[in-house]
Amino acid sequence: MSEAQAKVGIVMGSDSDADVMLEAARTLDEFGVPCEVHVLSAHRTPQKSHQYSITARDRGLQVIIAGAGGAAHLAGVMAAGTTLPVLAVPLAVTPLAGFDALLASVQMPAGVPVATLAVGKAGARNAGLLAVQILALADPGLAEALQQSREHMRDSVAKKSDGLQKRLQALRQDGWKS
Ligand code: RP5
Repeated sequence: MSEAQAKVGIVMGSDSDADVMLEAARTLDEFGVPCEVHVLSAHRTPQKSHQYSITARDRGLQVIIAGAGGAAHLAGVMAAGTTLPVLAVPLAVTPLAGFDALLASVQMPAGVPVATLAVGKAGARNAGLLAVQILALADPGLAEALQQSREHMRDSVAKKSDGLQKRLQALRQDGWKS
């Protein structure tokens, strides 16, 4: 069976970023959005990174998600080569705990936008969701799936709140002994 044409490209600066960045792929899979995943580096493979971004639209990609740590320039390099939306995920991999990657990703010069998500796994999850939201602008089925996902999330938070009420009640009945 041939793989579906990728609509989202997920790139990361190193295979050491994969544990976090595969969260974006997991999210896209959840919504049935075909994606591809590559290791590309703004600094270690600059030509290959540039080539990837300038050919992205013609290859059928609609959104690029770029994760990198440290001096995280990968999303900027992607955005320099394409007018597709580029979503950055800063990663906490250096002694600066992601603050370096956050600033490098978010402080783009006017004219070359990059949308920067949260540092780490929450950012990778949200990059996947935001990519789905972008694609859902022209896909009512995806929009409906997003709505259902939000409702599921609300139900699960409500269940957690109920659980907390029961725990509080039990602790009070027990005089806070356990
Ligand atoms: C960044 O340097 C990568 O995105 C990665 O987060 C970090 C460290 O890479 P490795 O030395 O683990 O390959 O460019």
